[in-house]
Amino acid sequence: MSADGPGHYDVLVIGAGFSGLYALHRLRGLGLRTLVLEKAGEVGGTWAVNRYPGARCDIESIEYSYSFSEEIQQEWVWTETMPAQPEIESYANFVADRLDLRGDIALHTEVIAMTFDEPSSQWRVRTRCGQTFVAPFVVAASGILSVPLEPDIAGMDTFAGTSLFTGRWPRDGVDLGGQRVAVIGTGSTGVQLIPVVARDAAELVVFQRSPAFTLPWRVRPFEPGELDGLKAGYAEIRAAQRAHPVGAARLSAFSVLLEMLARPPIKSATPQERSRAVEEHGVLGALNWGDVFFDIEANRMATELYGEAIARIVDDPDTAAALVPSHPFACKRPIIDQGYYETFNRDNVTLVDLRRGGIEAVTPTGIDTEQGAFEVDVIVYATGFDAMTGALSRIDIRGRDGVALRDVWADEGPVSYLGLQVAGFPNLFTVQGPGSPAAATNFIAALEHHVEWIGDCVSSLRAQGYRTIEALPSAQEEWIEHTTSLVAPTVLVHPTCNSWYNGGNVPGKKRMYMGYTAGLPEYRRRCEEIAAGGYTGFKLS
Ligand code: NA7
Repeated sequence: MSADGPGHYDVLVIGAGFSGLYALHRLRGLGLRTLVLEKAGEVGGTWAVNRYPGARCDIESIEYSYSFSEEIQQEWVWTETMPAQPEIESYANFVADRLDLRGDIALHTEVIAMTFDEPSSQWRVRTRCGQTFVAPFVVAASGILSVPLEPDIAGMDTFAGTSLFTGRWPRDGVDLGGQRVAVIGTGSTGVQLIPVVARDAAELVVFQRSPAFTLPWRVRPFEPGELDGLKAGYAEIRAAQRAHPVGAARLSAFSVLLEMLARPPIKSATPQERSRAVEEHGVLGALNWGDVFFDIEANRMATELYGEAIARIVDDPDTAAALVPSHPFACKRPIIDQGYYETFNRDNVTLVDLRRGGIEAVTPTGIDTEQGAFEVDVIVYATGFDAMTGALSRIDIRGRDGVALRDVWADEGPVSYLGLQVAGFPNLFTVQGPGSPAAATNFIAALEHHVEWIGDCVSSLRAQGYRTIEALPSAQEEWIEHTTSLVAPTVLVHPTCNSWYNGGNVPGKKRMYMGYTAGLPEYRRRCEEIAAGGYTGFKLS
């Protein structure tokens, strides 16, 4: 295995987001000649392009950050408890500079095809500009939420006003002052964006197909000295994170859900106890019951209470009723917000509940629905992502016998062994691929583990003289059986749930829950056991 010759490397990494940056640092440190291929003109991945107003992480900054470098975690200064997009993007750039990574990152270099050449056991990787790179190993650090899902609504291209997509928001921002703005989509992105746009725009019309379950949250700047105090105890913070199922031990959108699991069931609560939960704790109180994750009837009861909690915030009864979800709570990713429901009390905000009549077309002047026409100057599409498999499905990846990865995922669903490899695609590692804990954890904690496991694996193969590693179909099958059995008794797979977790948000995508829900410590334990056993479930040759 030689990295000699122009365009030849030991490892090619696809993507310079948080996974790709750490992969480059780690692999270089192991003495591997590594190049990162990044289609964008900057580092930071999804955090560099999702720059819509209100974009923010829902995990605390002190935890949503790399733990591998004591220098970086001590030097970087977070200003708020939960970081906003500009600060996360700056952090990615700080890390790229601090570790001197830029020299080994090719920007504006989009991978469009890659083929595994069986005789030489090398991947040949082609880019949109016509370059070819060759390496025995490829690490796909291409992101789990990196391919925006832009809807196919009739007439979208006829709109004479401004069309904006949250996943590729203009770098210089947009002045929405005095404008009539439509927002389509009320997932995490819409819920973050809507209160901010409502403050700036003359009018805001929210087009809601599925109402969100969202919990109010207070994000605040750090008090003077507070961050230094936290940094002084970083060893304990990281240890607590490592032991925590979601890789974030402090309060986060995920930890609130986990705490609910330990709560008493709604089904045995008295009517007085249920009312008191809403009176005292609002929307959180409505949902805070242990049985809502497993029992659809309990979930419906909690949703009814949730409606009562919304009606306490939102003045107009019709609007309050229209904000009550019809899908089960917890089947989609948890959302936290800052003043979401209160926004619907503003005079300049209108909610259009598309369950009462859908969008028919975008016209030159606005949006036609079955409920009437709405004239606007700007349309914002906050319509989500082709998650987990989207980025790699858009590359023509050919493994053994010329089989295409996108065909495997289209036919069999998003299969994978450990979320690290797909059978038939030797030496191609996926950072937080489908079947990994990514979707339901602190992504940075999860990616650090994957990058380290992959680095150790490549080093170990080279040391032992192996040229290839590939997941065995039987191991992959067992892994998928295991991951799906974990969620089978939960609302995560309920047929009424169309979520990016299960592919239900993408027309035609094969539905399968794409995460691993036994928690990061258990997942790490399994991965370590597999490595220690000589890479059980993989074939080495
Ligand atoms: P989500 O959570 O997938 O939300 C997308 C929203 O867009 C959701 O409300 C969709 O309704 C709506 N949508 C999508 N297509 C349409 C059309 N054609 N018409 C009307 N409404 C539509 O994506 P987000 O970007 O908000 O969040 C993704 C993740 O990013 C989040 O979980 C965090 O991890 C960060 P639907 O629910 O499909 O009925």
